[in-house]
Amino acid sequence: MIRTDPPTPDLFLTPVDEVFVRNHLGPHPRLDTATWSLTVEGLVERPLRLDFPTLQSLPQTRFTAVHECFGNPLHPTVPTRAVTNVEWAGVPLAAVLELAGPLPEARHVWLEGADTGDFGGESGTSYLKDLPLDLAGAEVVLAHGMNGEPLRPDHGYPVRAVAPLMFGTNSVKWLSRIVLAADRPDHLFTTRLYTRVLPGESESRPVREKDVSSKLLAPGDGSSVPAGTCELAGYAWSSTEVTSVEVSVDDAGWQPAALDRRGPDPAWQRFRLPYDLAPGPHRIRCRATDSAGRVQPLAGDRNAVHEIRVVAEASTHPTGR
Ligand SMILES: Nc1nc2c(c(=O)[nH]1)N[C@H]1C(S)=C(S)[C@@H](COP(=O)(O)O)O[C@H]1N2
Ligand SMILES: [Mo]
Repeated sequence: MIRTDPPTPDLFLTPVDEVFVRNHLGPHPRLDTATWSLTVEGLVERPLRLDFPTLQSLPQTRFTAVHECFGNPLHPTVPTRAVTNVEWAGVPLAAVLELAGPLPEARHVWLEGADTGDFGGESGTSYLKDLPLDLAGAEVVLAHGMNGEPLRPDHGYPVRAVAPLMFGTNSVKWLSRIVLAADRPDHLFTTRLYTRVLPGESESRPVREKDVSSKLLAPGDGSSVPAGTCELAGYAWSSTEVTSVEVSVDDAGWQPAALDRRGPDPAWQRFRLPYDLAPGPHRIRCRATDSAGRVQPLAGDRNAVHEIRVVAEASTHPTGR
């Protein structure tokens, strides 16, 4: 049977039903907008406890961003390719920081979720992440909406942090506490896991900005398509704009694909290449380069080039398709 529909939706915005769920510490905590509150404490002039209506009264923002899981922090070089593109709605963290008034000695923002549980051999741990204050103030949004609807319980309802240029691990769900501090917190999810040594570097650094990456979504991996002209397409993304995507079919060389520009939002970028597929099985790969000059490696790291297999079937009707 010829199947042309990809198993993964090939849409610009990923439907909420298709967005992956990653919980390290077990089931989601039961929170709601009536009882939720967020404390802001530590090195601030005015410690705060914000409720949901107060958060809603602050300036609102809305933007589209790639939402990507780094992968299992116990196996940091294994590609998992859990990636989506969603529209977030929420309040810039900067607005909340302004209310609290960070003291001059504050350098780091700690973000803690309401979930607790066991992970990586530790029990009763919370989900805690941290970011430099400058970076968090410029980038982080306290989101309450995804794709035009309130966040669903699995995705952090009622409020989560979103760090749009960073891996999903930094986007703390069920956000309940913000601490301003002079130092980074020593914690399972900050200094012990989610750190890595980048190629060409010797010091380990926290997992933050997204890698350059791309994924072929059409045709679907493992599908059959009619032989002849076929559009090979997918999305590419990085913490900066992607400047080129190349596609390779079987052992033919890398060919440049047409690539959409990135707009003002850090959304993913569509690439496409019409290709004449001869009857038979094919291996198709894609490789992105970003404006920082980073290129996806062929193998060996979590963002290694993506590869799909398809079978092009000769038409059984000689008069055409
Ligand atoms: N409180 C809390 N926040 C969390 C996590 C978690 O386990 N607990 N998982 C992180 C990871 S690793 C990812 S990839 C994203 C996943 O967000 P999603 O489940 O909404 O897709 O949430 C991040 N924020
Ligand atoms: Mo993740």
